[in-house]
Amino acid sequence: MKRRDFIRNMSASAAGLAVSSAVLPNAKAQPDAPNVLFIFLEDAPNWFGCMGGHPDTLTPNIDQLVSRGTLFTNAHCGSPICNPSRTSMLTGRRPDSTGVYYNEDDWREFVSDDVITMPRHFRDRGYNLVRSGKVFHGNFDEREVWHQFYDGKSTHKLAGHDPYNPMKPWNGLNYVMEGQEFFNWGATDAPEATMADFKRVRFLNDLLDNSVREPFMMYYGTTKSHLPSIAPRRVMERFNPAEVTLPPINPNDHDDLPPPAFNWIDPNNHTDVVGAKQWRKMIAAYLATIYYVDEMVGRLLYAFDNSQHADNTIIALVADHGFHLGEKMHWRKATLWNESTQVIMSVIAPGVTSPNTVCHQAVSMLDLYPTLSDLCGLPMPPGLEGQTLVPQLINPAAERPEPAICTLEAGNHAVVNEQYHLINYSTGDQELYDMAVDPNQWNNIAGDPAYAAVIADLMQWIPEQTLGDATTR
Ligand SMILES: [Ca+2]
Ligand SMILES: [Ca+2]
Repeated sequence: MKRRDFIRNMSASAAGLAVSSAVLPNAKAQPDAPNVLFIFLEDAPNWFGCMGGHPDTLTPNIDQLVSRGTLFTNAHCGSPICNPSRTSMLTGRRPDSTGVYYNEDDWREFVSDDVITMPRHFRDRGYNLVRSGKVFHGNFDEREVWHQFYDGKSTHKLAGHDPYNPMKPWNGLNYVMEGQEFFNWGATDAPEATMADFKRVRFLNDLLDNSVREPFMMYYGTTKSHLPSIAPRRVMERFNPAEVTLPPINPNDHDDLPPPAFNWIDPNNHTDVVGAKQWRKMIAAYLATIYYVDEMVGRLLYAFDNSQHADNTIIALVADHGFHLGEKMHWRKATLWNESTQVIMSVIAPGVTSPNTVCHQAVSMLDLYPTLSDLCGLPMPPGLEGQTLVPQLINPAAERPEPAICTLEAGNHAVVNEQYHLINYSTGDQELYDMAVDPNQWNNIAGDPAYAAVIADLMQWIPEQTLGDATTR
């Protein structure tokens, strides 16, 4: 059986057939099992050419990659914060099931022993697990699951280029806010070989060039476009602050927000950035770091396309959450608005997906675990709260019945379907946006009786069980 046919046959399970569970843990993988290349972007707004998210963005490599298969234009993270988002995707469970809501929560102490992560699930079925860069958050790596791993830390600080030095902010702000040393941007002249993403890709390319054992599940976890927004000078100079497009804002936008929405808005950041005439510089710097990530993905794809694995490897690309750069007068993440919840997400599966396919339905990052298991013919572990997207990969119009759910701390959820974006806070306060006419989410229509049925429909999906108390830590 050809590998492409194998993948196609495996995908039949998602079309309604039962999934085999006959494979025992630690069994050898099927000899023709497809590989998985997982590109995991860090802190990325939807500023990709394929997403139409910013008019000045330059992402030719990611656009080309996405064009090989299916792009999900309405995908959302499980939580708009690094650790809870990564934990939810990697365990296949929502934050209200893991109890992991914060970056300092060690998921290994929160979830029960019967929770099998996606990497472990693939390893237990004979896959060769490789990571380069960040998959789990911080120090909470499942270290024993990797056959090979490489952290690929940045060493440009050692070369005298320290963007973290609070005494000398690169961005020209006359101070750095306490605890916000990351909130910085500028060009670096450090050798590129000292930069984390360059090193991480080099590690993977060496493996691809030298017969990495198949089947593999290989992760490239980027460090950019996370703050600080530094990029090589040649990259930064491609984006002229004087010419970049600023995101649209509405000065009265906050007037219709319920009180809990303000729990997550830093009132100083937007005022400070704009007041210091840094907004354009920051937009340019962020576009530059996205472009730099795109270059690194291009380097990885060049090695991949010239390897022996190109025809039997499934590629998944996703960001861990979105990012605000002034939209809604907010900076960074940790809101339930679209800038924080929406992520680029794409799956390319030889024999299953078709080039240039776009799916507009609301889907979740939690769907990747069951989707990749399905595509690779693995049994579906119990307890996964996402859904396989193989039906949508075959036919992008196939209905995904549930909306996407994103959770920010205990009891606060966004529930998103094809048209509407509902935010329901633990206090019972709500926001509702009609994305068809209000993509900037300026007009909160939750109080309009005309939308009571829309809200009631979305409220059915609010998780009943919420671990943890509904207070801010
Ligand atoms: Ca992140
Ligand atoms: Ca508003």
